[in-house]
Amino acid sequence: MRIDIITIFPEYFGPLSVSLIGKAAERGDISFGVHDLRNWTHDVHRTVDDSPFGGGPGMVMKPEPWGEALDAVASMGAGPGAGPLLVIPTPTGVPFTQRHAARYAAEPWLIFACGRYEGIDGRVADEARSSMRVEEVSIGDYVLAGGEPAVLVMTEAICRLLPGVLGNAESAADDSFGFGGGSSGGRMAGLVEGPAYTRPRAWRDREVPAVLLSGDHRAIARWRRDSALRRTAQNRPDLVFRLLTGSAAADGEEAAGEPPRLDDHDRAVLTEAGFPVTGEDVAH
Ligand code: JAH
Repeated sequence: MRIDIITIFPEYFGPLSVSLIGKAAERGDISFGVHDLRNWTHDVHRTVDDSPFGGGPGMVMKPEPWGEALDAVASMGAGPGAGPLLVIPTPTGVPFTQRHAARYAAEPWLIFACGRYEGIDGRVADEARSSMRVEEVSIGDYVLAGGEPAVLVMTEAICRLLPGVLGNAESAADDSFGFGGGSSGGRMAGLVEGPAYTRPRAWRDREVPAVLLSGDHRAIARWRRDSALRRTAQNRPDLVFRLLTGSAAADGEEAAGEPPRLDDHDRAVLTEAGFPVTGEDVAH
């Protein structure tokens, strides 16, 4: 996979040479190109911003350097038949989810465009859409000073799904949200995971749950699912309602025609956790 990043702070991406992603880049499994937007300015001050038409606070990124940068980077090519997907982080984008990470991990070539200030002139994304696919995404409901940290976050979420990058191919399939293992999701699809434990089996008078030492793999799987259901009920009621109602995801990417994800035992655990799980209670 090839990942190009256009930014006014190339040094922000030093972390891409660390840890699992750094190793994958050394092996050539991922190739990164980090490009300074100011390379495509032509004035002595290398200006990338200007004041907004219509007035208001802050500055807007000028379209001309972005147009030239995207033309230049997109013309570099990533092999035959491999057009880039341009991803633009912005607080106004669609929510970036594990589904996006899995879909982006299957792309041969991604280009990330990092805005700063009040964002990039609106014509840049429109113009880019005339020659490539463009997605504007948000990693959460807060405002950053620029898109760079969002690109580091998305790059990590994407690259850990690439074959050979995580090291343990199994752990991605059973992650919280459970989309790592394929289109139908893992055993924990739509839930966050419960707690994990390691040695010692007693620590500061706290015992590891006995079932995890029992060797009864069915009982362990059941206990883990119950823990996941309780933690999801506690921390992510939005995810529980989605499972109960089968409601289309807000990101519009919900797979169609999936089997019911909660059986009677699951519903009993949720009821005990204080959730209304009958059809009447859940309906809107
Ligand atoms: C801020 C350009 N969803 C998080 C997020 C992503 C991008 C930005 N802020 C928040 C941002 C300023 C300029 C992008």
